[in-house]
Amino acid sequence: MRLDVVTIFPEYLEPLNVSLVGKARARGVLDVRVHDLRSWTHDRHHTVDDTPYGGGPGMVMKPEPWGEALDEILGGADGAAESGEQPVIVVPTPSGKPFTQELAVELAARPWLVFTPARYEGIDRRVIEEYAGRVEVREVSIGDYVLAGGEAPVLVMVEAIARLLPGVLGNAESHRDDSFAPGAMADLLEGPVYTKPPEWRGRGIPEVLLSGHHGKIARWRRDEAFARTAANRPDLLERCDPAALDKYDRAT
Ligand code: 6GU
Repeated sequence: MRLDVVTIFPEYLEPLNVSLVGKARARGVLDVRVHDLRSWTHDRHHTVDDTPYGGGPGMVMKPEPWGEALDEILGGADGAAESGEQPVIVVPTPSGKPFTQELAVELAARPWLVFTPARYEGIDRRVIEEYAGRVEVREVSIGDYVLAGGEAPVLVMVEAIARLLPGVLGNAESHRDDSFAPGAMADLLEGPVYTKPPEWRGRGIPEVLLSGHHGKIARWRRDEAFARTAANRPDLLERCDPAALDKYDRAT
């Protein structure tokens, strides 16, 4: 998978060299290219922002550098590029649609993502309109709070997407029971986990986990997941399919 990121803070994307994403890059699963938006400016001060039309606080990112950057990265007006693959432009913005596990799965199936994290009050709207007419453009928010820029959201989204790519996680089953993964535990958060030693500061391990009884362990894990979901995310239970619950869940 190819990932391009256009930003005025390339150093903010350094964490993409670390851990799971860094290893995926080193192994050639991910081709990550971070670009400095200012390299597509032509004035002495490398200006990327200006005051908003209509007044108001803050600054807006100018369309010209974004246009030149995206034209060059997409490699032509139709967006069919060197690879022949169709890119998706992902625009991080607090006004976007929610970034969910479902969207992560969808984007992980695409060969090429181009992220456009903005600073200030965002990018001149005409840039989004221009590219939406050429390629798929998704405006995406990572949650109901406001960040100073889209770079941290790009790190969040790339990590969520990269771990879904074949060969990135050590154990192919590791994301099967994830919170928010589709399947038997869909709509339930993950319950608690334990490892050695069997006693730590006077605290033991739930006895069922030492029983070797796989059926009882699965039952316990589901009950814990259900209880944690009811406590932390009652909204998930309210909107889940009743058929996804079992009789023990209902009794809780
Ligand atoms: Cl994608 N960008 C910014 N600046 N703030 C956010 C966000 C994105 N998602 C939630 N808050």
